[in-house]
Amino acid sequence: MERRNGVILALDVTSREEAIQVAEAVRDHVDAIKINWPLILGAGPDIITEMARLRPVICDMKIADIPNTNRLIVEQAMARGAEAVICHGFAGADSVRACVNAAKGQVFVLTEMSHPGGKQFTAPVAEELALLAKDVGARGIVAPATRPERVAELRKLVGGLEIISPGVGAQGGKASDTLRSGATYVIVGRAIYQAADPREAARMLSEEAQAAL
Ligand code: OMP
Repeated sequence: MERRNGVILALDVTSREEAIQVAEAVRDHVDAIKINWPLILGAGPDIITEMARLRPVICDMKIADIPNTNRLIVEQAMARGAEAVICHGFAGADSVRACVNAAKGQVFVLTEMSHPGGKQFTAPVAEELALLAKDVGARGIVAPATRPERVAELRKLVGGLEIISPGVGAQGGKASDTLRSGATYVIVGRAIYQAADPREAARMLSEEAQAAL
């Protein structure tokens, strides 16, 4: 995917029809579509292929299993047209490496999560998770837009890796602060797909993001 807007759509709707409607409306203003379990379970895994025809797809299944199972999950996602996947780092280097091998490097590793509970277990080990992502050759990390100061700290550790940051809008984060702190893209869900006019919401976020980049 190419950074033109700086925004990734988190398409957490559960029906195929709504997913297509929102994705078609906003596709010009987002660089990728992130698909998570709500849509995969609601619409079936072929939605990955359908969405990949509109924009590059990041499959966010937060993979966190033993290496062999991780490999099988990633192979299924990539075969359906995903460009990249998101995995947890806490399952260990071998588990993350299995994802990286199966996705040919196209993996984002979660570090500190964006919600309040993210401070409980993920924040204390976020630096280690970020370094793990770098060591195993991942494409990037996921870091919290709700705490831009943490994005800045993690940026120092990961150098040129991409940082994708959820938590803008509904969770309280601001796109421009997050990008100025070192994120490569912001991930935005409800503030786009629940807006009265999703296309206009995506356009405004893209404008804000481009001004900050
Ligand atoms: P909104 O809060 O609706 O913008 O959605 C945020 C999206 O980012 C959802 O799909 C979450 O599952 C995802 N996310 C987080 O919110 N926090 C994290 O720490 C990590 C993710 C993620 O991996 O994408």
